[in-house]
Amino acid sequence: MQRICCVLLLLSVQTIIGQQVQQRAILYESRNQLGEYIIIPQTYAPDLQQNNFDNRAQSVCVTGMWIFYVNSIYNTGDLSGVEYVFGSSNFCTNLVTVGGYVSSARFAGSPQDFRSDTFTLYAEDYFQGDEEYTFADLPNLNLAGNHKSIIITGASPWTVYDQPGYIGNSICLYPEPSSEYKPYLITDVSQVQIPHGTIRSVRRGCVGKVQGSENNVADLARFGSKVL
Ligand SMILES: [Ca+2]
Repeated sequence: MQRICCVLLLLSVQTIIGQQVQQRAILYESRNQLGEYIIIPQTYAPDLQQNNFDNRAQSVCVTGMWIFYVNSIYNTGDLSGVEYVFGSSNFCTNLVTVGGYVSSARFAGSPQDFRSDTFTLYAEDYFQGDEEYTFADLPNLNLAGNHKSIIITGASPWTVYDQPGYIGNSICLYPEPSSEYKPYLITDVSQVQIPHGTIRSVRRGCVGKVQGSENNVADLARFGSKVL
């Protein structure tokens, strides 16, 4: 119990210092934040065996946007269950669908501050597999032809194009302002009328004349899971 108190005190101090709010997850082996735990600060955990915590986490506390996967390396090549949790300041919850099965974890957005404006594409739905992360305009996506989900952090909208170099059909994805800087999660781009794999370039902001539809993604779920 003393250890847990110390950790919470540390978290409070770190949250207050400075203007940045770093991404951090604490994984607990029992429900309700009990038992042994590990802290994952500002880093990805592709294989929790290396942390001696494979298939152990039953509850978590998070600051930022965190995603927990049933398989290692974020379910790459082995799609399975996913659970995602957002918290603006050490939000604690039991894992609903992946408790006891978590083998990897990562956050979305900037490691230094979950509120920063970023855009991340994922190869598979529900933020599984390879990712491409940017905080600036990208004229040629590496994951062109190979993406099915998106996470937008921060307050800025982003314009996505179906051709390289910011031309072709475009759609603006704009979040609603949120005092908590809740991220915007598109678990499957077909939800916002984007066919799988069709984004070729992306720009920060709603830029120029939007050729396609404009989508406010505020109504999409920010907490959830996929069970396979
Ligand atoms: Ca597992």
